[in-house]
Amino acid sequence: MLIRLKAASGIMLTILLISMITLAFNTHPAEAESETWTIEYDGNVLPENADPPWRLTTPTIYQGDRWTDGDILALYTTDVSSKRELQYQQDNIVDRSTGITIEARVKIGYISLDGTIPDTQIALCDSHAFFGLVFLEDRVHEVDRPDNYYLVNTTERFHVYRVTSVNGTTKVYVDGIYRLTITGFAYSYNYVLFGDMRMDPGGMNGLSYWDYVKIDITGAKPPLPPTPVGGKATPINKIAVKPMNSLESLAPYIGLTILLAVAVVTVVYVKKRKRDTEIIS
Ligand SMILES: [Ca+2]
Repeated sequence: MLIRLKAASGIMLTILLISMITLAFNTHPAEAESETWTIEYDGNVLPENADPPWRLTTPTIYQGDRWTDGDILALYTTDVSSKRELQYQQDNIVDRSTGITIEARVKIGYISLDGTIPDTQIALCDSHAFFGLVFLEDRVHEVDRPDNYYLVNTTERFHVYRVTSVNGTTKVYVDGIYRLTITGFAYSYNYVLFGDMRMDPGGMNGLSYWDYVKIDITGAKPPLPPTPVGGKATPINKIAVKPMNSLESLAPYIGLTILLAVAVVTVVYVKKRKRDTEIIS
């Protein structure tokens, strides 16, 4: 009887000990996540010389000035009286149902309001619709829908602009925070582009700096918080970090406490039974 009790309590304690160790280490540490991109343009060379190369949309017309400085691409259009373009694209990479993610780190030098049609942009079309994001100095807005905008000072520093699109739902994140949904309009082409859209005389001119443009063709993916902003410590508008559910965070400790209590009770019970058994025998 005594031996059976001892063996039983030994097994019980072993199980409890294993459970406690398992729980103690099961604290859901933050996973080291990183993103993978299908296309990464980093501004080291002109986009047409990058790997893979970006296609100039209309190479036959005046291209404006463009250069790289370190790993930053500068696009500069100066003349609103002439037709010009500094627009780069990747063709036939958008699968509407799979979704796509485009991220660019951009700083606007200036956007002249001499012209009437804003044209520095990031855009995609998925064979059904065109979704474009236009840069002004004090805001970004949807192409052709200036009333659908988000106020952001685009000239004071670089910001990270991310556009995700799947099945016609296109969202814009600025510095890691959702800011805008782009409605889009019917369009049958398929490409991703950035730069200065081709305009007949009358379009705005401007200067823009592009640190990088990245594309992930495997899905519409929201940013991983927090998205790094710039190379220096700059105040970030409140980054939305999912607060950890307090019960969820306490769960391992509650579990441990219960297990410890059960273990103590078991030991006391076993010792008592052992004493009783000894007295009886
Ligand atoms: Ca760069």
